[in-house]
Amino acid sequence: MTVPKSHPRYESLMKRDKLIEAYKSGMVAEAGMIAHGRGEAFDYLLGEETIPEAEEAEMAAASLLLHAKNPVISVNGNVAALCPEALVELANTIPAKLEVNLFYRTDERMKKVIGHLEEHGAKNVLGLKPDAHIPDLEHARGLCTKEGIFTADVILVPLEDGDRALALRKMGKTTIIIDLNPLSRSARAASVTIVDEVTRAIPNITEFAKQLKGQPPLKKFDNEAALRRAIDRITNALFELRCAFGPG
Ligand code: PTJ
Repeated sequence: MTVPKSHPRYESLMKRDKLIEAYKSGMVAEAGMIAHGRGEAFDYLLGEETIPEAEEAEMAAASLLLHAKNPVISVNGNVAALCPEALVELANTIPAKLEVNLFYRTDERMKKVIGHLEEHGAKNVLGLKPDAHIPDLEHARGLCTKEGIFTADVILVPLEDGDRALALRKMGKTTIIIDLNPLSRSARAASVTIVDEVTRAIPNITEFAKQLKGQPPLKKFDNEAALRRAIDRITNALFELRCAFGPG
């Protein structure tokens, strides 16, 4: 589909196009399309831009990743389809390992996602040959590598499902979640929740990482307060939209 750049929803339509193509190629799961739609709805309410709370979280995330012993970026189908270059740039900047970890795991999808990251310059992507298991997570969802997710002290997990986010926290890891839904279980389970669209969030973390290199760690991020402010922002946006309709 050719969308003119002047179209008011150009960015959003281009992202949909990328996901549709990646779904057709087998990289994105069927449910990934639904998850994206949920994200779009929240992004609409947030004004489709990085809110100040997200920017603060992105800065905190950059500092945590820079000061980690074994920082790992977990990659799923949606994120790989939407922003492979940005993931590789962030991994190189920190430097952090990339590990593919799929909710709807099949060997074929694992290879597709890893291949796609490699096409965009990624090296040594982990995940295809798991040798460890996240405790308390059933079946394939818990499969990971010792070198990567299993021993990571700080892990960035964009678009995570709540169970895995909780299981990673239970392992004592510092978790950074990117989720446009501040009400989700993942958002509440994380050490740092970035309520932002993933294609904006990842490059922002990279920029902060470049600025913060060589500096001491930032003070502890108050995730609950940031989530409250993000929820207030949505509530206020809805109130303003309602007011625009007038009384009655
Ligand atoms: O590729 P797989 O097999 O690992 O599967 C990935 C999905 C996304 C299907 C899986 O992780 C899943 O089912 O996720 P959930 O539980 O639906 O959660 C996805 C969350 O991400 C939702 O809360 C959405 O609001 C949010 N989200 C969706 N798209 C974006 C997003 N947040 C930021 N940026 C997005 N582009």
